[in-house]
Amino acid sequence: MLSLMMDAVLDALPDSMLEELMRAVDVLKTSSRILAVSHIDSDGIAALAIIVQALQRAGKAHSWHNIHQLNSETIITVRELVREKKPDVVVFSDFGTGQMHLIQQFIANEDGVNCVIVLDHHLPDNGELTGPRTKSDSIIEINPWLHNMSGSYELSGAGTAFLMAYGLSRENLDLTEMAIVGASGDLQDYYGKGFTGLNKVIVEAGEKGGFIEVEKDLRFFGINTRPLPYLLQYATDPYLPGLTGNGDACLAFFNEIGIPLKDSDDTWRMWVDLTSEEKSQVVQHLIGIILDSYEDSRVASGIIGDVITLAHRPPRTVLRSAKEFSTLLNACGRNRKPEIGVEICLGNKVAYREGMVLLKQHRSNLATALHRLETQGYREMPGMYVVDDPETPDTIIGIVIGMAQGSRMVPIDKPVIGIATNRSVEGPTIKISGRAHKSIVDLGVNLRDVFVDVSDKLNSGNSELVAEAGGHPMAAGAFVHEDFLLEFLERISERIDQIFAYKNG
Ligand SMILES: [Mn+2]
Repeated sequence: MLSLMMDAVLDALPDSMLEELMRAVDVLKTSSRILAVSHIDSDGIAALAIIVQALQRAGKAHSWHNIHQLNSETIITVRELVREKKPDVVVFSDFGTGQMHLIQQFIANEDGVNCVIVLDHHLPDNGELTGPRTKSDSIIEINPWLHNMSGSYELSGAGTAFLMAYGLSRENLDLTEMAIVGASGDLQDYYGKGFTGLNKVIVEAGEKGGFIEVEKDLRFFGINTRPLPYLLQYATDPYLPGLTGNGDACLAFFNEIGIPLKDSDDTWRMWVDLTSEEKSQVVQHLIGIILDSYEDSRVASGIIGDVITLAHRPPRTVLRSAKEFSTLLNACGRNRKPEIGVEICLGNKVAYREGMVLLKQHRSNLATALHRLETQGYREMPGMYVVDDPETPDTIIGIVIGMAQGSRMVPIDKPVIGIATNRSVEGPTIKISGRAHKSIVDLGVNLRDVFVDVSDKLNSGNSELVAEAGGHPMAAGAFVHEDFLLEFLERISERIDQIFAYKNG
């Protein structure tokens, strides 16, 4: 304990947090069978991989499982797993804080379960979380918010899991890689301005151990892996007007500047192969293009920032970059194959190949959906813009309209609503996604409330459930029965228009 405390990572923790962490570590050390349950996004996948690897190294019997969301239905699934696997310790990662009552009710009291460890970085839905919370002795909760730290920027779910792994053994220093992959996936680096708080402590520990390198560079996806024209053709963050989705224009772009696309041995050059002079030439031109179409100059300056390389990973693969690695994990989760993502983190080569197929599909879906939107446009209803593209899969409609708004391809003075009739699951429901710029939310348009109220009205007017909604003021979603789609749209349009009329009148 004393030697552990003289350590750059653990030393950075507030005493209150270190105390909880060491309690969790002690529980794991004396446990004989562990069940680990985690979220399906890249942070949740990375967190789970960290826990599984730490348990493997500690020689602990364990099993693991990803779930989409922890709620009153899925907690029953977890309870079934507990009854089947008979763990004495259950670990939840990247969720649990907002579901503490369910964990208390359905898991902590199960026969044979001595302790539940929750490693989370989210605030509960009601946002109320102040100071360490009193719970039963059989639940240990580790969450940066409980110790006056931001779970949005200072520590992710994977970071929280890393702290526990590192507390178990300092041999787990290499898992800084996965901690930062998770934090990147959760966009905790604040749009390339770099990591802060405990994330920064973890990055520095990884750098010291030789696992992580940080450099100022182009923050695009694919700097290690994409031939130059494809780097721009598939760029979606930000969307590059005239280039994204347009292969010929991207070739012409490099030809005009005079950057050779291939090496002397006729192999495609990647971004990392360019000289620093070539890089700055390209960056200047890109900034020009972005400034022409974005009103916010931060979009242009944001293309350069801290880029994190995982130095022990194979060059020219997505595993080499924290950002690309996290996108790969996200692609697995979005395609309902989070376990492939965990296997990739654990070094499974077959899983890696399978994940790469999912990733390529995901990237090209995004770029082509944005290109369709740029060429075909959107329509308007009172109070809102509507993107209605029968080809865009419902798994990415939210990202597509978010990017469309971010790039101002769709104006930001009203919310944008995306309708995805291209369903990933058979059935009569259609996914609706909404995005509202912060300035609109400040005016009083809370998309979540609008979606939820309209769904409630539709449901109470019918004897069956026809719409289910949730989300945040800026980003909300709903699943609506296809027979009620038009009515749902008309009602949200009417509601938003009323709010605008009220504010302007
Ligand atoms: Mn997370």
